[in-house]
Amino acid sequence: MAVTETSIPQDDFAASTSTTGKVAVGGTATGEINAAPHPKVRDRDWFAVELKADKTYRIEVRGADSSDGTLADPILVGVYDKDGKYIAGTGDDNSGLGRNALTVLTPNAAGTHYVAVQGHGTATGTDRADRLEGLAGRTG
Ligand SMILES: [Ca+2]
Ligand SMILES: [Ca+2]
Repeated sequence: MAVTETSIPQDDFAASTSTTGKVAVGGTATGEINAAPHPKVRDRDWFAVELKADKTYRIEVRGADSSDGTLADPILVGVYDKDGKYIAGTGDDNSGLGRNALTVLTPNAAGTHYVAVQGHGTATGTDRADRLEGLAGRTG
């Protein structure tokens, strides 16, 4: 057998709580789903966002269908809490415009949350950008 180290070349954001990606509520952030060396090593980018408890947030991951980047089919892998724990039911594929992903979340606790983004299928090596928008929270 053989074991070699592999990683996603020139990845812009990590898929962990140490990511440097962030987005403000009401703002947007742009990332790139980078080409991966193997289909089992798919790029996944996390964006930190500060959320309040008991507000409801709409989180969209946009791509080519809304002219917000070149990523054809964005996936919102899910929202993770401050400890990097997946919040059940937050993943989405196509609830937004076209193949854009959209989820609605009312956090149980205030603080940093992480939105995880990836593309559908295997990375091809072409430039594929994703865009993420956290709209202003509203009561209820
Ligand atoms: Ca990336
Ligand atoms: Ca999608």
